[in-house]
Amino acid sequence: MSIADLPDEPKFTIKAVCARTGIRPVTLRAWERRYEILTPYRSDNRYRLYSERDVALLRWIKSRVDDGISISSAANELRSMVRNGLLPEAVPAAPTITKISDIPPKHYASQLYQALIEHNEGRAGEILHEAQSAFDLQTILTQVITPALVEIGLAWYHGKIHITTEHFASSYLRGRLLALLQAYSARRNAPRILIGCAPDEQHELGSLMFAILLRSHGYRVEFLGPDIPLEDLLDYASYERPDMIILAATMVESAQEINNFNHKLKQIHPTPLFGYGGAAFQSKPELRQQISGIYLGDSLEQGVITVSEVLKSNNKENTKKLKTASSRS
Ligand code: B12
Repeated sequence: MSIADLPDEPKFTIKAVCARTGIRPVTLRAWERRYEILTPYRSDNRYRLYSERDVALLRWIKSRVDDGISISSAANELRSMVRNGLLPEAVPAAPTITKISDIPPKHYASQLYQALIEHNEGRAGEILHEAQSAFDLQTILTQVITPALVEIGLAWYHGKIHITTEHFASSYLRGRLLALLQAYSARRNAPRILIGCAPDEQHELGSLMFAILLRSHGYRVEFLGPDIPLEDLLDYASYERPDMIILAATMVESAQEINNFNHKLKQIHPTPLFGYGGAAFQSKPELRQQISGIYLGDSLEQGVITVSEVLKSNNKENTKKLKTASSRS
């Protein structure tokens, strides 16, 4: 959802805004004073009051600052967007903020499922927006959107809903997830990661969610979508030189297609790391023995941890090699 679509009525106190954004009150006041990013409404008793749009703008600014961009550049970026009549996409709450909802995520998941099977886009948007104000990104992806999709899969499998309804729901969520991916900018000098699906694999939403999470952690992620031809990917990687390539598979047949990819990557120097994951490797764990590369884990959370660890140790190894080479010459 674009920040421009959010209500602009003043209603939150500074305390509520800080709980929703993870920004400290002293920082928020300093940003307002020095960079004039917002002019909150003043109530009769002179208290600052902020709207939902203000909260979303502050979250966006914070996500830019967390990405390593200076507050003055982020404020300039925002000002030029406002001048051009554009506002960025809303990003969810930071994972560190205090819990602000007593309603559990599964409640939103079942409401989302209900709205989607009724083909009610407006309601689905409202539910996602409410969830976005109450939970961090990881919770929204794994405890709201994923269970709704699983429920849709079951309903389709048991013949309770049309294939048309399942297609509507996954297309709608794909659109929302792509908008979220684009809302997170990537650090220029961060490790570069390419993510897509194994050949013939159409289930792209898990890898799309993984791409969003990695971007929210500051990686430079390119999302390549479903059914990637491996020879073409190899060619692309040979001149784009990513630090890591990740392929996901839900269907066992697609998972088997990638068993030799890691060996082929050795033609590229420096060789990108190769990671893989997805439901196929959970339903058939023995596949992991057949595939050379790094199994990233059963969950998106575990995947992010593994990526961070392997990239760090790869970086250390490369620095060591460079030092040895320069001491020899
Ligand atoms: C939407 C959907 C589709 C859409 C996909 C659209 C899209 N743009 O992605 C379409 C219509 C294309 C589709 C097609 C098919 N589908 Co389908 N589909 C689904 C559905 C409903 C949701 C899938 C989804 O996105 N889930 C949400 C993701 C996030 O969940 P997840 O994949 O389990 O991922 C979790 C973990 O695995 C992990 N993870 C996932 N990816 C990654 C990646 C990394 C790197 C890491 C670390 C972790 C990780 O984290 C996630 C969160 O916990 C599922 C139902 C279900 N139970 O999932 C069926 C389902 C997956 N489909 C199924 C089937 C059978 C098919 C078809 C064969 C149907 C047909 N006869 O044509 C085709 C196959 C197409 C192909 N060759 O790929 C079966 C699969 C059974 C199986 N394992 O063999 C399911 C389970 C439905 C069912 N109950 O039977 N499908």
